[in-house]
Amino acid sequence: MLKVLKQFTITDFSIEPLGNGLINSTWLVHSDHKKFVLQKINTTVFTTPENIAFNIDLLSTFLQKYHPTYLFIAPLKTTTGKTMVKEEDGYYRLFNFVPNSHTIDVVNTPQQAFEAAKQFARFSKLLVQVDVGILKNTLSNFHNLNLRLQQFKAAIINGNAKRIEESKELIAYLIAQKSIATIFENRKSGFKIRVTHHDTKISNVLFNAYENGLCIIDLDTVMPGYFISDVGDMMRTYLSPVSEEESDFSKIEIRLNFYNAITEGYLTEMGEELTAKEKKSFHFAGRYMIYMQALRFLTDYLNDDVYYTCAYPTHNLVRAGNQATLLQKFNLIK
Ligand code: GN1
Ligand code: MG
Repeated sequence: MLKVLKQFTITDFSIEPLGNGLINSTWLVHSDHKKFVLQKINTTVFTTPENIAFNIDLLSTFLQKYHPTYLFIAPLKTTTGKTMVKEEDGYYRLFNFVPNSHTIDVVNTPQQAFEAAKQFARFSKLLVQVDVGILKNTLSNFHNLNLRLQQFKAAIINGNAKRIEESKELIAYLIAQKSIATIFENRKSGFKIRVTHHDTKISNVLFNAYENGLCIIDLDTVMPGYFISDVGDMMRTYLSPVSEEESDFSKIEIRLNFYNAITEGYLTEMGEELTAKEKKSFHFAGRYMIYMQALRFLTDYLNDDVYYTCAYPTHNLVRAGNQATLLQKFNLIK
């Protein structure tokens, strides 16, 4: 880290871990009354980090030109003008810490859900003029549900036999929900491809002291995609008073006023951009993303936790059960 920070002319600093991302590693750096965020990209997951840098540079240039007041958190440049530093153990980036900002881990008020939805929608809206075809895929097939289903089916056959046996009921439930993938195939011709964030959980929004949304962060999966990825992941992560980490599933609930807040916040910015078919697919967006996350967690459990960071042996199983319960409850509201 010393070597990395030196390239940004930071030599005197203290450092502490930051956030709870499951993929990249993040630190808060204090130096001379200024704070920075240092991040190491997980290159097992993001195998082409230069694609991330390409997209962010392109969008940053576009926003500076057409929307100069928009708060876009682009990585800082090294003394030689690079936004990414390659070291033996991976790629690093440094960001300014946004003053007077904070993140939250659970959505406590409909206002927070509204603000977050508005922030993500605003981002897509300001970028509608960008030719999405020029952007790179930073993670190919990231939200491809058919592929996630195939990977799940492979894990049920080739995965850890003991874990497969232990997850029997959950596997059966998720297989029984597979028509969600077919519904998507039937609807997708009515969905437009736009600049999409793809990770709209609440901890990726910066708030000010008055709980107003300031900006969005974690831009590694910004790439062409469908609005259902962003709206769906908000449904997945803002509706329940407990997160995907909760092991007491009786605490999982769908808060309808939060559902309305997401819809209203998103439409405030994207209302004129969405097609009629897209506007009818808000509920479907939630089903799509909750289902996909349940599949991804259980697939990883069956494959012996090769992807998500785990703190205890059944962590991915608990997360998958949590998301399956959320899906069950979410299916009931329409
Ligand atoms: C991962 O690392 P983090 O927390 O930003 C994952 C998301 C999942 C999320 C579940 C690149 O995001 O897709 O929804 O965990 N990101 C990647 O918490 O796989
Ligand atoms: Mg992320």
